[in-house]
Amino acid sequence: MKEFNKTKFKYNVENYLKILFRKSIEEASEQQIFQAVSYSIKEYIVDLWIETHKEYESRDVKFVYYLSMEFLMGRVLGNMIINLKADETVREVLEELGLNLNSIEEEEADPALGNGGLGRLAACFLDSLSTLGYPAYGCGIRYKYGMFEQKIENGFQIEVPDNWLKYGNPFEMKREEYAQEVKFGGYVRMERDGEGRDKFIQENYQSVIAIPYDIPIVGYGNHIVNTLRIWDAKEANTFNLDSFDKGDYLKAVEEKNLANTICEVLYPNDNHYAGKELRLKQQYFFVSATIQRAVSKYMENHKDIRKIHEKVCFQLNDTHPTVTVAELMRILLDDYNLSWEEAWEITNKTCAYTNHTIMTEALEKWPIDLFSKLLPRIYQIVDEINRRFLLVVESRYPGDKLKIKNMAILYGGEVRMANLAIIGSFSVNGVAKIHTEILKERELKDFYEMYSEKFNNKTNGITQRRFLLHGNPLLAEWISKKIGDEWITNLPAIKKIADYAEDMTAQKEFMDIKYKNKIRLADYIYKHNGIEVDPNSIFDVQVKRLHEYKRQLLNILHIMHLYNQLKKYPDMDFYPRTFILGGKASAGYKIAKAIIKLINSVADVINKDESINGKIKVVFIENYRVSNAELIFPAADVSEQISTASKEASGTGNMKFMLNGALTVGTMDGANVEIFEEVGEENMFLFGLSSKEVMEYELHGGYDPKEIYDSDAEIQLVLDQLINGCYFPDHGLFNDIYKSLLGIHKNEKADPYFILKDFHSYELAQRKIGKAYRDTGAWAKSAIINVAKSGKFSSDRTIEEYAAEIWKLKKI
Ligand code: 26W
Repeated sequence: MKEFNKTKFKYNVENYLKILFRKSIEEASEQQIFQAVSYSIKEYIVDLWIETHKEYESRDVKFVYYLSMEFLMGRVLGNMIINLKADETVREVLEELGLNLNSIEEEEADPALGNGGLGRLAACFLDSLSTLGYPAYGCGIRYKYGMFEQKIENGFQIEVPDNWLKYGNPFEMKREEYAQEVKFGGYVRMERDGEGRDKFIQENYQSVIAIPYDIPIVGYGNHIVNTLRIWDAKEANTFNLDSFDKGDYLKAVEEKNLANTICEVLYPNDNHYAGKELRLKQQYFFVSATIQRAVSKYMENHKDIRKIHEKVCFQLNDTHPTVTVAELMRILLDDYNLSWEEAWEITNKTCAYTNHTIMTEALEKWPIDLFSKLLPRIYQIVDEINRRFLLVVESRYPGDKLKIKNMAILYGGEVRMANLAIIGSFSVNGVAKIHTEILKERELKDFYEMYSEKFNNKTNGITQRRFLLHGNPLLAEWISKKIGDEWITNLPAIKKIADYAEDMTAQKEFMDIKYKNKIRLADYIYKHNGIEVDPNSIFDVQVKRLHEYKRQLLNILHIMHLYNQLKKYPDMDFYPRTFILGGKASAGYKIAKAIIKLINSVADVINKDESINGKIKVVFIENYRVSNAELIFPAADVSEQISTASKEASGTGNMKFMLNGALTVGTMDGANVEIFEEVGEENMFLFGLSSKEVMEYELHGGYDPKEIYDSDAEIQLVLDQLINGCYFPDHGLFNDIYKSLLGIHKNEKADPYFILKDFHSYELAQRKIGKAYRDTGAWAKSAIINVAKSGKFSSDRTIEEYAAEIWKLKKI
């Protein structure tokens, strides 16, 4: 196999600088050097990429197509070099040229084609698929603007467009030859063909051309390169001068507009459905292009379309790509003339669906009006799927209106995408044990009763290559020195580090590394926030999207309470803490934005108050994203995973903290439950209502937070401080937060996320943390045990399960 050649690489860097920019090393800017280094790496990768695909073809392998509206990749260069095992060589060469890899990596835009958990999971999966040698395509959208950049001004979030393609993307490759036409609108005409079959012909539609851009995904140390294929839109060339009559002219302009808008921007909503027509266009656009190309590719080497499920599996990342079910039906029916029954059987054997949330406001339900106008042929097919499905329901549950209400795809004037995904797929999975149980017992109970064989769990995971090997080089090296580097491709092997948990020298080494990582983060904070934080204090971190169910509000209310306590009892026993929070709020999510402002206002007051001797510091990290996440996880002592039980499907940040030796304070929610199973009570701080308790309260309309407010002076004080100008002179600003807790809002439940209900239990857990940290040896032991028990949470394990149980893939 081709080895990474030092001399050639060195030559290439200088050569690319010359070809691309007409510059020498001395003359080039940092960005130009980044480009030249990236092209040099790409040049090496392309050969491996070609080899991999030759191999796939000669073995006629089965592929999984992972369809996702989001891929939150983060920076590519550093990770690629690590996966090529070329880290040392590259560093050497660059040093010889007077360059430094770390600062070159900083030049790369941070590709953020995703919101949060779901998009980052897709990126981890791609890393694992390549590393394990499974044939796969990630398929998505090449948004011109990714997740917005968050600026904090006066404590308020401001959204700035993320122009990640400004300098071009050196890793992508445009593949014009695989362009696909995607059709929107118009109407469907029916005609009989020569053999008396009904043919459905879409007419007067608008066309967009989908152009694929391929990005190589390099496996770790195995020379396997898979592909992330993201589609861009181009106008169909209907500006045809011959037919320049009025109708065509307008159509041409419309098509041009459509092509220009489809891939413009990622919707920055996380767990919230907004029903925007453009989003449905995005969905059909990338799905149609992906499915058309996958079918053509399959037919290039196979004769019988009826066996496509033997070589292809479409994994739907949440309901966003669910039109896949109907699009595949359309192709099988209209292009390959299969009967409905045949087409349905094949579709059902080819599609699989992952559910990532039980938040009802995240459910995608398109108005039938909008859906049928935009996708007339697809709508006909959905209508027929629905009709046939309801016949089955009716025969199984005669006269049962409730079943129809719960399970119909078309209901109340809406197309319910989750129902279409479940009915059209052979597999339905949740993303953590408790999440899958809740789906089976509650959210999707009726479907589970009908199709229990479809349901399965695949607990999420994360890639240790990015989140330990790349993000935390000091700890990675320490672990490898002690137990070898098998953990890089087999995370369960990391359990051997537990042998050192009680070894005092090892504990000290571990805490030293943590300390250095805290200094690295403290420098970042000083540079970006101008706040000095003490690396000897406990770094207590909550970074994730801002959402009420994730309860950043519980965190900040507790900080306000602690501050009150410190002011009242200056001599109380208290270990210094640095509370670090970060995360973006959706642009239109008012309360979430008010919570960001609250965090920043509280930070301002507390950080300036000299009377508490710096015992508490509060930092809001601006623009939390993959690149700074890689600095944050390694520096954390405490991982805040405090969602209302039953609401967080899995969480994956919880795993990244654990892997880097932070201790979790958390509820029994999502994958926290499984982390708890691994580390046990001694190594985690649990608190709060259980999911059963939460769901029980919800059944009875919630609980009464007023009782707590009235009877608890400390909570009362904190809540009153929200609206008495204590933290910000504008009294009205935090009114909405206050009202959301006490239920003064009309028609809204009081404290639907049980913040006051869980407050004391949380406070108690926090007190235990302060105490536990004083015993450095015991703390280090717990932290090392957390690292040692993180083996289950590798995305390699998750992918092995998907491959064996759902995709039936073979490794090459
Ligand atoms: C339609 C708007 C919308 C946008 C994004 C609805 C739902 C989403 C995602 C499904 C939200 C999401 O990222 N869910 C997260 O998925 C992670 C990966 O499985 C889980 O770890 C998180 O618990 C879950 O919130």
